[in-house]
Amino acid sequence: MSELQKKILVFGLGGAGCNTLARIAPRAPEGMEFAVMDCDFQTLEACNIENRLAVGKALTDGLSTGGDIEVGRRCAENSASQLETLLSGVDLLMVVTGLGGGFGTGSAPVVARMARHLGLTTLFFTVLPFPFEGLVAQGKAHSAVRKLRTYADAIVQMPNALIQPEGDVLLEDSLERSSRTLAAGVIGLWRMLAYTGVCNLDFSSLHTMLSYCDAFCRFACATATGEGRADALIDSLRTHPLVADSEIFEKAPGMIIGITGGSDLKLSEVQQIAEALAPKGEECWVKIGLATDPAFAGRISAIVLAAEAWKEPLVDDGRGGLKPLAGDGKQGELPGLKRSRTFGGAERTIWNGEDLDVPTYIRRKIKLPR
Ligand SMILES: Nc1nc2c(ncn2[C@@H]2O[C@H](COP(=O)(O)OP(=O)(O)OP(=O)(O)O)[C@@H](O)[C@H]2O)c(=O)[nH]1
Ligand SMILES: [Mg+2]
Repeated sequence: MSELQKKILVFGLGGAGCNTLARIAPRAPEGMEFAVMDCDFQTLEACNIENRLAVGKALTDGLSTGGDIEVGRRCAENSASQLETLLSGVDLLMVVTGLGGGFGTGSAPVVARMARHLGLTTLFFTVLPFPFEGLVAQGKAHSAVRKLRTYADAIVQMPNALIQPEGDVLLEDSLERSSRTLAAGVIGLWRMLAYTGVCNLDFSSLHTMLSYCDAFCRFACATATGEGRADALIDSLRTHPLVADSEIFEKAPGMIIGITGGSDLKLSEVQQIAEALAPKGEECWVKIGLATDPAFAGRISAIVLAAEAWKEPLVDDGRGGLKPLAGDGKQGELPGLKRSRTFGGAERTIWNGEDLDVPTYIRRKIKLPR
């Protein structure tokens, strides 16, 4: 199923990152790669991820930072060479972390800076504190988001309060629910990139959106079964708490819609979902990824990742991609986006004589049903 030519790493930072990845890993498709980092060795030991970076021994003696962002930052900075080794060769880094404590909040900007230095594409899924955690935790989280913005390509903000089940739920169920939302995001995107099938998402498209978006992305996910499942899925996505206050379905400048179903997935359902969710404006750039997986028999699942704004105006590059429209009206590179390694619009990705920027179904001459 997988012909992943680019390396994707899902990286959990701090308690929330470790806990979430520990919950995601058992339901992850084969081939997904994970790593976690913390200065709290007990948290790391309790986490079922093999690739663990235990950092900051000299600073915290294996304990947590006790909510100290500066200590979190120094732990990560002191382990720069370990981090660099971990990140070398990675093309897309998906970071999962909770903001509002010490380690994840302090180390996330360090990871983002190093990833930028190494030329990786980065997407940060950040869990924001519950209101009951207080203003200090909220303030720490917001200042970390501001710092992250400087170096991360894209940031999805997930306030803990918005990703909870309704009603008087048990704490364990509530954390399970938020992990499921995060899992849907990272696994859903990974699946779009890794699975070959009708129309998988190419790296170049994801890279384009993440690197041109003005840091913030909105994310929603849903699954539906039974009769009228496409309608139900559309409804769940449009009313998803992480996007309900936005206008992404009307006017997001960039959107990736990833749809996964079993062999019973109908073309009409795909069309219906794509038409209902994709913003209609001519200036909106939309990519649809499709994947089929026998494990999804009877179900359709979809993720939406939308850029809230571009860094600056973009134009069609004539190859289905985007390129910046420079201020003088000439097309050129977007300043600050030059990387040591790119797989965006500028360079084609050639592998074994094949141009991987061309969707698989075209390269393989797979006929789509009409
Ligand atoms: N959804 C979810 N959120 C969590 C979980 N654990 C922590 N959080 C959230 O993440 C924020 C940061 O907490 P932690 O990740 O435990 O903090 P840390 O980064 O380990 O920092 P220190 O322990 O202070 O060094 C908290 O304010 C919570 O809102 C979890 O398992 N699931
Ligand atoms: Mg901790």
